Formats: sequence, structure tokens, C-alpha cells
Amino acid sequence: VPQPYTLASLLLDFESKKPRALARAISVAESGRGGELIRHLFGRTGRAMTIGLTGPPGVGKSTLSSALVRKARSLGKSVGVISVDPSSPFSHGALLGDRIRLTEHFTDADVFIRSMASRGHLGGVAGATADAVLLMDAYGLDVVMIETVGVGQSEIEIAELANTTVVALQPGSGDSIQVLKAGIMEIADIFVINKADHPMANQLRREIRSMMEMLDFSGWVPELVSTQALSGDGVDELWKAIERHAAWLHATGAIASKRAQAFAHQVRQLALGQLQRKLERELRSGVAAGVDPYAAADRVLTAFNVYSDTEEDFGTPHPRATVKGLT
Ligand SMILES: Nc1nc2c(ncn2[C@@H]2O[C@H](COP(=O)(O)OP(=O)(O)OP(=O)(O)O)[C@@H](O)[C@H]2O)c(=O)[nH]1
Ligand SMILES: [Mg+2]
Repeated sequence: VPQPYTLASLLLDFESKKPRALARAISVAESGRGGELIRHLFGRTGRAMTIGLTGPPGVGKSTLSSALVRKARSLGKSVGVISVDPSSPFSHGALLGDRIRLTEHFTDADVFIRSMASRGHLGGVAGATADAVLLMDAYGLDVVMIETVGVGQSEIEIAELANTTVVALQPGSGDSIQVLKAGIMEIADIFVINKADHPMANQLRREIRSMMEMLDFSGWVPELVSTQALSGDGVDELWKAIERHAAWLHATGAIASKRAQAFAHQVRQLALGQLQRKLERELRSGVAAGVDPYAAADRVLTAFNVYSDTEEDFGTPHPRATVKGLT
């Protein structure tokens, strides 16, 4: 049960870098009451190196996180790890696994580990996660890692909150086909083939390589790294690849559009959350009763002070990679 606090005292504790203040701030954000905090702290964000780590269940994300934390700590960097399981908000199985995988870092004051659940936040677990990243960044953690399970849409969104997105793949699981299907090619800055000790690891590596040869990338070409997260093999290479990507973002100025993209994403989540609540209220109020669905939608929109506009052209998104020989 959270103790009573005032915004001012929480901010004071946050500024004097009391880890409990960070924990409390994230809890406040998670419950959907983080607006004031973020308003005060947003100006201090943008310094952390943010890394999104996604991939199918059991691929070794938490083991990799733990290994990357070790690496970052060896370089003297403070680290935050956020574990998200958007696919099963009510089961904490995966989060429990993360806890076990990350135990060695629990007593390290410069490592802050947090699991996210979707509670009262307008933007759901993605919204709460976005707030947690901002808070860890504002708190002054050097590195913020976000681990999300799966390869579905919401996971992709969460991974994209970070400046560098690492996609972990599982040998012998048909992951290379999943990569194409789920549009992962579009979001991966770095592919990690974990469990490189697996007999199918080299085949997966070849498949991903030949898949990349079929594409023309504009800008950054995803790197491919093999790791054995348990033994730590390849983790130095992975860290170097992450640093290369971060350096590339800064050198080319691409960092600005990355940040703008994450910002727009969060704004969209918040605005959509508000609209959805309003919409549900309108529907319950009976404003839409007794007419056809189009008329009802118009009435709801009129109540919002917006009007339906089906003619609007939202533009076509710019693809990051195109298939060679097409177009
Ligand atoms: N053989 C082998 N096993 C590994 C390697 N890395 C991780 N594992 C094992 O794979 C299992 C899953 O690892 P986790 O790190 O929990 O995987 P995860 O992706 O975080 O799993 P979820 O969070 O449940 O999706 C554990 O038993 C690890 O010990 C590796 O490089 N080789
Ligand atoms: Mg995990």
C-alpha cells in the first residue's frame, strides 16, 4: 500500500536520487496518475541510452538482459530494466522468470529492476511503460532496457519506445518466417540469435542473412549477432553493436526523429485513451440510441466537437526497407 506523499516531497526525494522515490514515481504512473510528475520531469529526459529487447517466449531475453546489465555495470553505467508482459496481464509467470534471471543484480544499488503491469493507465501497459522509461531517464539512469515478450503489435510498439531495438530469435523455431510475417524486419536495429549453442543456430543465421540480402535498407542496416546468454558468449559483441547503433543515431541526426516518433507515439496513446473513455461514456449515455450506426457515430463525434471526415488522406508511411527488384 503506497504511503501518503505530496508531489513536492516525491519530487524532492526523486531529485536527491532516492531509489524509493523512483519506485514510487513509477507506481504512480502505472496507476494512471503520473501526469503531474512527468510534467515536472520531462525536461530532464533524453539522456539515457534506451534499449528495447523483444522476442518470443523463452528465447532468452531475461538472460540477455542480465548479461547486458553485467556488461553495462562493468563500464560503470547505472541501469534500469523494465519487464513487460503485454500478452498476459494477469499472469505473472514470465515476470517471475525475469525476477529469477535478474537476481544477481538485486543488491546492486545502481541497477533498478521493475516489472510493468497494465492497471489504470490510459495508454494501457504501453502507456505505463513509456512513463517508466521517461522516469528512469529523468532519474539519471545511464541505460534503460525494456524487455517485452512476443512478436505481436503491442510488443513492437513497446520496443519502439527505445532508441535501439534488439530482436532476439530462437533457433529451430521457424523464427525467420515470423520475422517476415510480423514486420519485425522494419523495427529491428539488431538481430540476436541467442542459444548459439543450439544445432539450428547457424541455419537461422543463414536464413536471416539471405533475407536481408533481398532488401534495400534506407539508413541503418540491421546487425546480426550470435549470443549464448547463459555463458555470456557474444554479449560483448552485442553491446558493441548497440553502441554502434547509438553512435549512428547521433552522428546522422536520426536520434531526433527516433525521439519524435516515441513522443508522438506516447501522445497518440494518451489522446486515444481519453477519446476511448469519452466514447464509452457517450455510448452509455444513450446518445446513439434509435438511429443507424452512421448517424449514431456522427452524433457521438458532434458531442466531441469533431466531425467525421472520411476523405482525409493520412499519407503513406515511409518504409525502412524495400524488397530488391520490386517497385
Ligand atoms: N542453451 C541455452 N539456453 C539458454 C541460453 N540463454 C538462455 N537460455 C535458457 O533459456 C530459458 C529461457 O530464458 P529466459 O531468459 O527466461 O527467456 P525469456 O525470453 O526472458 O523468457 P520469457 O520472459 O518467459 O519470454 C532459460 O532456461 C535459460 O537458461 C543460451 O544461450 N543457450
Ligand atoms: Mg523474460
